[in-house]
Amino acid sequence: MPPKINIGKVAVSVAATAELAASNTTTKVSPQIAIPSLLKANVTPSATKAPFFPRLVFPKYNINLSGFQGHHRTGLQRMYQIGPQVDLVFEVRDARAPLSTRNGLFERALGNKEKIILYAKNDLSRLQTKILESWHPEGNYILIDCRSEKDAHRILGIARKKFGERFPPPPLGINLLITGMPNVGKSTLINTLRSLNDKQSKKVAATGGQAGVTKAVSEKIRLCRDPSIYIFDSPGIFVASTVDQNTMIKLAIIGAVKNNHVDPYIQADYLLFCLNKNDPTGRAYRDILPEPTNNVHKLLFAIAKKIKKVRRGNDFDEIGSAMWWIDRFRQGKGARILLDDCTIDAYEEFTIMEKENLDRFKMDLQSEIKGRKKYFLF
Ligand SMILES: Nc1nc2c(ncn2[C@@H]2O[C@H](COP(=O)(O)OP(=O)(O)OP(=O)(O)O)[C@@H](O)[C@H]2O)c(=O)[nH]1
Ligand SMILES: [Mg+2]
Repeated sequence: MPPKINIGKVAVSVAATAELAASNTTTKVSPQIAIPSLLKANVTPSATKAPFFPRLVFPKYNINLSGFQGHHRTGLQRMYQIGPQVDLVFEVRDARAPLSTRNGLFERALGNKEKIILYAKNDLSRLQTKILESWHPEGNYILIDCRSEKDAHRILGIARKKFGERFPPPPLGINLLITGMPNVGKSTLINTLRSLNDKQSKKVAATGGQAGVTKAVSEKIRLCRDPSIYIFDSPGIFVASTVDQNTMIKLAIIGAVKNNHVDPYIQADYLLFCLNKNDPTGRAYRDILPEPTNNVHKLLFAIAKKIKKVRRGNDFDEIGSAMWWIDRFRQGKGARILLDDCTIDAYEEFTIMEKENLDRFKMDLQSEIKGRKKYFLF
């Protein structure tokens, strides 16, 4: 009997090591892949089909970790100004990257104001409520689809409850603020919330598939007359700098940062890396390739063939294929995905790294807004 090792559902073999090595040769920068010690074991290929083993470590690249811009700083200053008059904050994160789309800068601007965390784009993610329960034992979160009226009703219900807790009832109503990283679905949610009480309502907040559609904190938007509930839209605010390279790549994949920050080839490879980790059967891209692969070049070539973009001599536009592949997931046409490692340990580790990162970022909002026009809500 030839020796064979099983890790979970995956059988490890020499063939898998070969595929892993092959994938390394396609990277543009010298990769630092650590071959797991198990792969070094004395194992032979299975007699039938070569089993597949997904990569466990992504190569290192020289990527700029900063995407913080002037309008992000202005947005934070505005939030700091209106903060005292806001009754409840809804912080939107992307359920496909629930850790990477956290942003500690909101606490800088809004202090410890009561907040509910909305994990949006639930329809595109594999994130499970069970893990959120362990991250937020106090229960201040909801997993939502920003376009869903049912989810918008739940959110409005929380706002109504908040109004009901105030005694005497605030004569001018209550104010909600929606915050979050770029492109997580803030404006889409506001439009859905507004349509609940006014089916004819026009889209009040501009939305779009790329980062930076909303550029400034909005005027007050009325969500409901009885009781009076208002909301402010805000621009997506990027972190001062991401905690590591992979976080920046994830944010590029979900469109929280413009594509020119991270080479689409690297984004495509990271997406493949995550899909294989999520499900090593390759089901998520079986319509492109019949077998799972760690080799992004092979995948991109198969895509070029599928979309009929292969030129003479098997030449093809790698970046075009990469963009096609990323867009497919952005638009929810591929499998549901989870880019972050979602465990309790990962949550705690991320919190520590995020704090270290934030401590290095000096920003005194109090003195930055000194001398500026007061920002009144009423
Ligand atoms: N599938 C899916 N798509 C969504 C959801 N929410 C928003 N989108 C899409 O995501 C894209 C970004 O949505 P926006 O509402 O503009 O995001 P934003 O957070 O306001 O973006 P900025 O203003 O740029 O910070 C749009 O193409 C929306 O249609 C969701 O829950 N599910
Ligand atoms: Mg917006």
